[in-house]
Amino acid sequence: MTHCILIGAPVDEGQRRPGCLMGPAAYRTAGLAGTLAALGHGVEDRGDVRPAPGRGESCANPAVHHLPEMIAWTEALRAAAEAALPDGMPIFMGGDHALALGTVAGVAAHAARIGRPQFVIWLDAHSDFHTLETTSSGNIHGTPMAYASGLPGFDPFPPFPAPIPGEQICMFGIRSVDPAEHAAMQPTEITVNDMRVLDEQGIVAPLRAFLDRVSAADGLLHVSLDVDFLDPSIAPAVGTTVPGGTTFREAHLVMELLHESGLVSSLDLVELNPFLDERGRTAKLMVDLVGSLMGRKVFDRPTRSY
Ligand code: Z70
Ligand code: MN
Ligand code: MN
Ligand code: MN
Repeated sequence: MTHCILIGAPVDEGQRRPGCLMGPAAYRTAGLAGTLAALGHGVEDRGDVRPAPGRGESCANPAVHHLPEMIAWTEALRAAAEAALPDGMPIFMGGDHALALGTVAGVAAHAARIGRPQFVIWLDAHSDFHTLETTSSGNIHGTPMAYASGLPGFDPFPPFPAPIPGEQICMFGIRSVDPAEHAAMQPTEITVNDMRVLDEQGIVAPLRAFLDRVSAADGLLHVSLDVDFLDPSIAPAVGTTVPGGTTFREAHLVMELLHESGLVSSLDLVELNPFLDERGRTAKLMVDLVGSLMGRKVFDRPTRSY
């Protein structure tokens, strides 16, 4: 059984549609702690992270907004992640995806400290591979994967502690990539399982191929789950809807395979905007998916050994 550590990260400054700050309250209301406890896990809620005041940092790109606030969030969330990891599995309840600048920095620093490779699976419609220099929206939620990869262009931010090699990153379900992101990803070894790949090959083979690599390297696995990984018809509570997302069944299958691997060491739940939800259905779906990730199943199946 796992000791699950819930950490609220009410980040709303990484995009322009207010509401993600209500995310942690929605996950608590939808029964995340009870769902985990019913599966036999230990649960501890450490409350919401409170960042220090911003210090007025700036950068050359005038589109970028809320930079000082996001630097403060990154520092506070990195510290929260590093403090939680020796005790159990942190589950970060977002908050928009900019929170991952801090959470991934924290897990990467922890992995480096204990001498194991850190892997990341990015479940998202977007690649989030902009730098502060390339983003035209100025929304920092579009940048965390580039920061984690150690790209230049994040000057006012603390240097990423232990940049994650492309071989240890898998993007899954992506279907919206800006030209500058595409160009920046080109020279990397990141595994890109975009929707074309999933339509042709299904979920299972591409996901198992990545999990086999994590297992062979004795890696830690951080899962970053963006609500827009899901099709907007089943998950409407998100600011940037992108059609053609994963179905209910595909998303649960991803979670079940991740559980079966036994490799998951930390989790982000991001981009839920409860202000846009319909009677809590997206929050409840996200909590159900965490249930599958943490071992809920209808019947036991012979499991694959990693
Ligand atoms: C676009 C940008 C994005 C999430 C939208 C979109 C980024 N590439 N990320 N929603 N989660 O503005 O940079
Ligand atoms: Mn604002
Ligand atoms: Mn995202
Ligand atoms: Mn997204």
